This record gives sequence, C-alpha cells and structure tokens, in this order.
Amino acid sequence: MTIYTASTTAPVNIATLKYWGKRDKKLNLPTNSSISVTLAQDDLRTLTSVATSESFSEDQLWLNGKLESLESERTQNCLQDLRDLRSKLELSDKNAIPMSKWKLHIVSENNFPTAAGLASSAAGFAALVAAIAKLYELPESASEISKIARKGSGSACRSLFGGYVAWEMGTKADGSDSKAVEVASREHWPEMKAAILVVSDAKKDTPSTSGMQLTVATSDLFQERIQNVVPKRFEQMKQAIVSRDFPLFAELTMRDSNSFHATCLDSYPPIFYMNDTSRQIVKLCHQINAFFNETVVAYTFDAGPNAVLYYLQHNETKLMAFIYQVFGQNQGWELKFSAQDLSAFK
Ligand code: 2P0
Repeated sequence: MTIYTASTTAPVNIATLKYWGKRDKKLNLPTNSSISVTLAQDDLRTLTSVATSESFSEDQLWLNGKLESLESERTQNCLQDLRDLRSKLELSDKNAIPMSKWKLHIVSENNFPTAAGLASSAAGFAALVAAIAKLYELPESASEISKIARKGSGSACRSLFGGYVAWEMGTKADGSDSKAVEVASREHWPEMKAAILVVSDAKKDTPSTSGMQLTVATSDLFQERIQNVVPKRFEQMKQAIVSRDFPLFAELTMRDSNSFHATCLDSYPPIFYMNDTSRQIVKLCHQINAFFNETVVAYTFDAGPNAVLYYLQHNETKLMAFIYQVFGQNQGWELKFSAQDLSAFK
C-alpha cells in the first residue's frame, strides 16, 4: 500500500501590532488587523510531517512524541477545509489520487521548550495546515491557506509567511477576506534582530481566547483602541517596515504592546500578563534608548511576562552588554543600576 508524505516547518511569529479581540469566535475573525515579525526558521519553529494512505484507519497526531487528540473543533475545522479543497481538486482532475477520503497521520515537533511560555499554537497550526496543503498539492496561495490556519488559531495565519506579515482583519461575515499577507520579506530588512528574555516559564494567567473575550465584553478602553488607535497604527507600521524606519517601527511596537496590556488591565476583572520584571525591562529599554540618545531597542510582550526585544544588528553588542550587565549581576531578576553604571557602554 502506498503512503504519501510531506513535511514543512512554520516559524513562531511575534506580533508587533497585537491581535486582541474576536468579532466571530468560531471563525477566529478579529476586531482589528495586526502585524507580526516572523523569526527565522532555524530559531523557533514547528516541524510537521504528514502521511496519508488508504490503509490508515484513523486520523492521528503525535505532538512532541506524544499521541494527542485531534478532536478539538478548531482542528476539525482545519482538516475539513483542507479535505474540501483536495476533493475539489480531485473532481477537476480525474487522475488525482483520491486521498481526500483517506485518514492522516501527523507528527509535529517544536524545537523550543513549550515551557518557555512562547506562543506555540501559532506555529503549530500553521505547520499542520501548510504540511497537509503540501501533501494535497493544493494550488491555493499562502494567503488563501492562511485563512484555514486562522480557524485553528487566529495568530497562526501570520506564521504562513516569513518576514513582516500583516493579518488583514477583513469585513466579511464569512471570513473570506480575513487573511495574512506579506508586508516585506525578511531579506528586505536583514539588520532586524529579535531576542527573547524569558522572565518566567510558568503557565499564563488567563488563556488568550477567554482573555480577549473578557476584554471585548468589559473594557471601555478597548473600543478606543480598535476604533481610533489601531487602524492608523496599522498603516504607519507597514510604512515604517517598508521604509526601514527603525525609530518609528520601535515606537509603534512599544506603544502597541503598552496599549494591549492597558486594555487587559482595563478588563473587568483585570487581566495581568506582565509582572514586575516585565515592567523593569520596559523601564530599562527606555533608559537604554535615552542613554544612547538613539532608538536602540524596542520591547513587546504577548499574553505572558516574557519580553521580545527588537534591535538592529549593529547595536547588538552594546545592547547585549547592557542586558548582561543588568541581569547577570542580579540573581532574582532585580534590576538595579545608576547612570554611572551605564557609562561604560557609551
Ligand atoms: C498576537 N496574541 O497578535 C496576540 C498578542 C497574544 C497577544 O494572538 O483564540 O492564540 O487561538 O485565536 O492566536 C494569542 O491569541 O488566540 C495572540 P486564538 P491566539 O499574537
């Protein structure tokens, strides 16, 4: 019996303009457009291999070596959409192998510890959907395929692309225009680098899905954010990327992280993702930029306390020296320094 296989990887993406809020829970349609910077494939990624054969008796998934359930509605929606597209292809090409009716075996592996508290669902769903699309030889574009990944996890649609990616929220009720598009390739701005400061590997306070629903239902600030803040910022951030304007990109990124966490705090009861160490990192980044009188670094925080820093390659040595100095000397992540401490790095 022939077994057909395909493999692919999908990278973790970190939003610099945050997705927070759904207008449709089943289809994962967002209340605002968002932007992410996808980390390099060899950094943090999910590798997924899929196989199908007439002889397989059930769909099965092994995640990091463990057999996992494929029963969730989100996963089922993704599998169904992919099978529907394959079935369409089989109808139009009588020579196509009828694999849309066969069961799938899926093996998925992250190259980063799930305990690091980094969003793994985005890379996971993106790799799952992309691997099956490859196995099925679907002719649809990456943007089309991103709509399927979106149903698995909203942010997963952005992991279908490398580099700088926008998730256009769309306006249609069926989600047919809510998709990821490339803003620029990674090669467009090779100087851009990211570093992750793992503050805590504890499980997050509130899961993203329920957290964003609470925010939509209870925060007044959230309305201001989606109506008056994000639409303008979305255009500005795309422009900053296209023109490789790091100071503007950095300011928009930091402002948007702060705005997102402010709406979490404005939810009722409030949601806390950042902790004291996260806030010290925010302060440190602003002090670094003020000290060098130049925008050296931008921070962003997702639904957890860990920081992602963006900076340009030529500033790496001075930035990292600073970070090691502050964090290396202080076990327990206390940040204590004075203006004199910083002079060595100028
Ligand atoms: C983002 N986050 O844009 C934002 C910023 C967290 C903070 O997307 O319910 O796991 O699966 O659509 O995509 C996390 O939410 O939520 C997220 P679902 P998802 O990256």
